[in-house]
This record gives sequence, structure tokens and C-alpha cells, in this order.
Amino acid sequence: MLNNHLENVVSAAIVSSFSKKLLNNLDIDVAVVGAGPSGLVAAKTLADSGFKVAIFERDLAPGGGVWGGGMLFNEVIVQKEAIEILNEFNVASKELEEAPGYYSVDSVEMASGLIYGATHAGAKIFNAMSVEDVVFKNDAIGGLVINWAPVERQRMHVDPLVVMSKCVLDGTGHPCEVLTLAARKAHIKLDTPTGEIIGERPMQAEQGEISTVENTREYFPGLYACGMSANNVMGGYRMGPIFGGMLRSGKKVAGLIAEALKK
Ligand code: 48F
Repeated sequence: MLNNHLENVVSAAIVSSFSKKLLNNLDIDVAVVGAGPSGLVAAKTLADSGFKVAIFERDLAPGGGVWGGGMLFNEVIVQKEAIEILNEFNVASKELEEAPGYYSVDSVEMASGLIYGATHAGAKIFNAMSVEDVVFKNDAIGGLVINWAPVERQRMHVDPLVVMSKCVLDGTGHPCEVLTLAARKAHIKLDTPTGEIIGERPMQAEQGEISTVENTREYFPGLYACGMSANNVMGGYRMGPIFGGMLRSGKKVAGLIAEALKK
């Protein structure tokens, strides 16, 4: 039994709360890798529908590529088709006089708003955790192998822990890390024209925004991709600091996963 020093009380409370949170998320419906805009929208939408969702994010600060705006000018652009999604998160936007149909959004407000929206809906975010492998069971992807990001960075020889999930969502952005490692380590053929990762193409904003949403789907039983990860796997174009496609991709994949899990 610990004594009543405040220092002990605080430490014990943190260890106990975190342990309960992790224990409660070792077997979940949806494991999202990466807390970028597409993963955060997917997580909130699924949590709102009652699914048990956790996001595993390597960085200390969730939010992915939103914070930095365009070249560290902390504004991003969102098209009118996605403003409804921002409104769900209570993130403000301002239509551009010079380009009607396009809205500027403060990137700090957007990143923090998406994070708050996802967690407030009930999705748990485990930050500073890296996904280093997938669980491959019954010819499907059935979970994630996780470790602390500093352990990964320092290349410490520390065995990981495992989270089981009904499905996995790769929201890792440009590198599409989960699809890449699943294809390499499980020797699976992805649902692409070659069975492999096609690879992201250079910038072509209009096309990239369309293909991000089109390419958002399941690529192997139990393994979905959203955002730039979906673009990379199918050879879509990049689009820079315009984010409507990312938000819509998160919404779309949440719908696909919800439909599959309800079956
Ligand atoms: O890249 P990111 O923001 O994902 P996204 O939702 O959005 C892309 C845009 O930000 C931007 C763009 C828009 O025009 O092109 O790039 O596709 O966020 C991906 C997150 O995944 C984390 C990474 O730290 C980042 O926060 N991540 C990547 N690999 C891992 C990971 C991993 N193996 N384990 C845990 N987190």
C-alpha cells in the first residue's frame, strides 16, 4: 500500500488509469494507425456509431500533417463539399472571396478540433506508440503489433505488445506503412492491379483530391486504407495543403467499415 504523499497519489493514479485504458483497448472493433485528418474523421464517425475504436499514433502530438499548413504557413484549404464534416467538429472556416467554394481554415484549430472531436466521441488515442507489425490470422488481418515510438527510434531490443481488432485502418499518410509491411511480411496480394503497392504520383491537386476518396477502401480482408495511404497504394496523385479529400476519405472508410462490421 502506498502512503498518502501527493507524489505517490499522482503517480499511482496515472499508472492505474493508463493501465485500465490500455487493458480496455486490447480487443477492439477498429484499430486505426495514424492520427492524421483522415484517421481522426474515421475514428470519430465510427465511435459515434457505437464501435470501439482506438488510434495508435507514433508522434507525441496527434494531428499528422495538419498542424504545419502549407510550408509552415498555418492555414489549410478545404472545399465546400467537406465543410459539413468540419462543422461536425465545430472547426471554423472562411470562404475565400477570391475563390468561392474554397475555404481557409486555421490549421492549429483544425488539428486540435479533429483530435478533440475523435476523443470526445469515445475513440482512444494512444500517442507515442508505433505500429511495427500486423497480426495475420485466418487469412485476414486481425490486429496490430505495437511498441513505444522512442523504443523504435532508439532501436532498443524490446518485445512489443499486441492489440486484436476486427479490422485495421491504415491512416499512416504518404508511406502507407501498414499496407507495406503487411504485403512484405505476410506475402499477401493486395487488391490493386499488380497485387502490390503502386506508389504515389507527383502533384496534380484536382485529380489527387478525387482519387483520395475513390481509392479509400479495403485492400485485403480486414485491412482498409484512407487518406494519403489510399492514394499511395493505388498510385494516386498528391495534392498539397488542400484537405477536403482527406476529410471525405475518413467519412467514406468509416461507412465501409461500419457496413462490414454490422454483417
Ligand atoms: O500524413 P497524415 O496527416 O495522414 P492523412 O490523414 O493526411 C495527409 C495530410 O496530412 C497531408 C496531405 C493532404 O493534402 O497530403 O499529408 O493521410 O498522418 C499520418 C499519421 O500517421 C502516423 C504519422 O506519425 C502521422 O501522424 N504514422 C505513420 N506511420 C505510423 C504512424 C506507424 N507505423 N505507427 C503509428 N503511427
